[in-house]
Formats: sequence, structure tokens, C-alpha cells
Amino acid sequence: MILHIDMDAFFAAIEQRDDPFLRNKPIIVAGNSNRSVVSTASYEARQFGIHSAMPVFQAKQRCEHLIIVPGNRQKYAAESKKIMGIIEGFSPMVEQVSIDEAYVDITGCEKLFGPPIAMAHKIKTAIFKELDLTCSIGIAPVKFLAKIASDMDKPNGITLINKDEIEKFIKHLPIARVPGVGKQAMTRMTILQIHTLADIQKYDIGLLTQNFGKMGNRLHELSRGKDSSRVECNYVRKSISSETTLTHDISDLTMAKQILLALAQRVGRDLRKRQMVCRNVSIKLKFSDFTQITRSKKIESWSCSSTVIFNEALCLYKQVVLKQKIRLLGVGVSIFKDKNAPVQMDLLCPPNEKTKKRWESVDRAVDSIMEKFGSDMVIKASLTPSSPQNTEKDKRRKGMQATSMKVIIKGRVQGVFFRAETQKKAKHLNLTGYVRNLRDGSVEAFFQGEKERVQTMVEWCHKGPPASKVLLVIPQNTAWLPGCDNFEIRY
Ligand code: TTP
Ligand code: MG
Ligand code: MG
Repeated sequence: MILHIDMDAFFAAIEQRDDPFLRNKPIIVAGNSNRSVVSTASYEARQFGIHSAMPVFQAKQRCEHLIIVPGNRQKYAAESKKIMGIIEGFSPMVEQVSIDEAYVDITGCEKLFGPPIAMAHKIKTAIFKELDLTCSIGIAPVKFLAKIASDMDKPNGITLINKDEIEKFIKHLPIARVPGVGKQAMTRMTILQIHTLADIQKYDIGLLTQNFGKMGNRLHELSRGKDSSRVECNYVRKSISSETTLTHDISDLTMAKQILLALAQRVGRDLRKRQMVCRNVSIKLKFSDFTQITRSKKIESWSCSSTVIFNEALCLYKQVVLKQKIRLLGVGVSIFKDKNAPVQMDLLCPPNEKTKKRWESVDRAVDSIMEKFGSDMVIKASLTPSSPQNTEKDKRRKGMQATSMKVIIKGRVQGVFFRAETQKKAKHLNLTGYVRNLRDGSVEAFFQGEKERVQTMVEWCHKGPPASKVLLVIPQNTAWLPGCDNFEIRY
């Protein structure tokens, strides 16, 4: 079951609690000018028809004794934090969705706190005892019904919708009460003669999406009492993952490696951004027939290194016996803690400080390139098609085909010298294309010609001519550039 907890007249209730003079009086929290709007109104003020978003001058007209209290966002945010803390004492699965409301998945909590109604009472009591504030709680098997239920007995109420009551509930639920159905949607609802949520069942998905866009799908689902959205615990994000559906199904290890590396880099960057380290790496594979598998393993020590994530993902991948081609690949990490713990950057190398620092600087460089050029561009040089890891058979197979490839070269690349040397080498290999400096000091080169020669050129770029410290080579497959019959230096 899911609880939806929403505080009663939140800002106003805090002000009334903190100032006895305001208790039991019609108050609003708002800026004190006639142009301001009501942020919230106490339940005493609501009796005069005053509500959130109403212009203050109108609210004043409705109630001459109305007290206007200026808001204090910091205070409300601090109270909100305390409330969420109390709720988390009852279940770890708490999803805060606004300053005064949260969903709680209470599956498995019955042994500790009793049936859902009892648990709701316990939460209300705890909040009231500690903070002197009231809330209303909705209980239902799915999120959207819990949300609607919490609003049904406000203030200070509890509403339960059991599984066997859903159908009846939906039959009588005015469509306007469904979260996400706004004024615009309501106009169409009226035209389509949809008055209750159950009326949605009369229409097929096609017509619903035609009329309500993406929400059409959701309405179709909700009208049958279903809601696929889960309570997403947003305090400790439990996993980070990245996946990609491939443009064509693959079975080739080199390709899979490149994709796993790009995904590991994305996930690693996300981890580093959050200043977290992980202890678990997983992969996901979807096959040509749409079946999928996931594999995961605990890593030897906490890490946020893309290289570690990649190596672990590759290790998992190699253990999978491929019976069909792959249409989707994913990499994920889980079990997090703060980065301050000791971090081992690469499990394959002994964890000496030098190695660690090198990988950290590579991660930093890759992260900044990903920021600039997009996350799909970075492919580790050792995995480029020119890699010595490619088998001879592979090379022969690809041998005489023609290809075109763009390369970004990062590092201490000495512009003039590098450009001239690149041109010389490209001409020697009978390649066409160009080389030019980019504004950030890196060099962009475009090569096209016989595939193996392009690959040799990319490898050469990785090593760099003498006196050029190439840090990273980012190859990118590009379309053939027609009318390009020389290798130029561009400015
Ligand atoms: P709500 O939960 O929508 O309203 P509420 O808690 O004041 O009253 P209710 O008992 O009906 O739940 O919003 C929570 C707080 O968010 C509210 O106290 C003030 C603020 N708020 C705004 O600042 N502007 C708005 O338009 C709304 C709706 C709320
Ligand atoms: Mg509220
Ligand atoms: Mg609310």
C-alpha cells in the first residue's frame, strides 16, 4: 500500500503555531501588496472562499478581518525537512514531491506498525507531537489514488481506498480531480462527455492520445485503476545507470566494448558529479527477440572510476553466453557512499598513488570533453578500430573498405607543427580530409580513404608526432565528405 501525506494549510499552520495571536483566525501567507497573491490560507480564511493563488486584494474584499502574514521560506523548508525525517522513521521508501507532501511505500511495514490505517495514525501523531502541525493522509494501492485520497478529508483526516473499492471509486471520481487534468484538458473532456474517470474507458488509446497527447496513455491506465509509477526514494538514490538501444543488433565484441566504455564513462561521470563512490556494477542486455538479462557483481573496493566500472562491466559481459544478437546494452552502478572514503581507481593495476592520479586525470579530462562535445563522443583510444586488440581476421575483413572518420585530439598539441605533420602523414597514407585548430586548443582532423589507412592515421594521432603530448583521441564515425580529394590544413 502507498500513503500520500500532505500537510494542512502548511505555511499558515506554521505561522499560527508560532504566534498564538494568529490561532483560530483567518490568515493568509502572502506578500503585503495589492499585487501579491495568496500563497496559502488558514482553514478559517478558507471559509470566506479564500484560496491559494487568489490576488490579495480580492482576499481582503472577501474577509475584512483577514490577517496577512509575510512568508518565511527558510522556516518552512526547515519544517519540511523535519517532517520528512519523521516520515522516514516509518519507512525508508519516502518520495518527497513538494515542500509539504510525500508518498510512502509501506509494503513490508505492517509487522512493525500494524495495518495501513494504524500506521497512518502513528505518523500523524508523531508529526503532531514533535511539530504541533497536522496533516492529511490518503492510503491506496497506487500512487494517484493515494494522492486523491489525501485531499478527501482535509484537514487532519485519513482516507483509505482498498483494492476492492477502486472500481467503484473510479466510477464516481470527477475527472477534474485526477492529477494532471487542468483547465485545458477539461474543455476537451466536456466535449467528449467525460465526466468521471471511468468515462475514459469508453475511448481507445488512439483517441485519447490524439486529444490529450502523452497524458492520454496515462489516463487510459488510470481509468483502469492502474498506475505504473512507483514510489521513488529520492533521498538516497539507489542506482545510476545508462543504456542505449543500438542502431543495429550486434554480436561483435569490439563494438560491445566501445559501447560499454561510453556507458561506463557516462555513469562514472554521474557518480563523480554527485561526489559518490559505488560498490556494485551491473550490465543489462536486451536481445534481438526482446528478452533481456541483467548481471551484477560487487567490486573489490569503493570506486567512481569509469575505468573500474568499464572493466567490471566488460568482465560481466564476457561471462554471458551470447545466443543471439544484442539490441540494447546498459551499464549501472549501485550501493553508494560519499566519496570521502578511500577510493581505488583501478582494480587491474596495483593501487599506487601514481596510477590512481593518472586515472583521476583521465576521468576529469573525459568528463570535461563529455560536457563540451556530448557524451557519445568519447571512445578510449585503445578501443578505436585501429586498436592492436583487434584481431588480424577482423582487420582483413575490414581491409579494403573505405571509411571516413573525424578525430578530436586533446593535449599539448603544437598547432602549426602538428597540423603540418598530420598533413604529411595523411598524404603519405593517401588520405583526403583536413586538419584544423579548435578554439579550445585541441585539434580536429577529418580523414577519409581506405579503412585500414584511416585506422593507421587515427593510431598515429593517438601517439602524436614528436613533441606533441596527445592526451586523448576522440574518434567519431562520420558521413563521407563528397568532393574532398586532397588533405588540407584549414584555418
Ligand atoms: P498545498 O499543500 O497545496 O496547500 P496547503 O498545505 O497550504 O493546504 P492544504 O491543506 O490544502 O494542503 O501547498 C503547500 C504549501 O505550498 C502552501 O502552504 C503554500 C505553498 N503554496 C504556494 O506557495 N503557492 C501555491 O499556489 C500553492 C498551491 C501552495
Ligand atoms: Mg498541504
Ligand atoms: Mg501539498
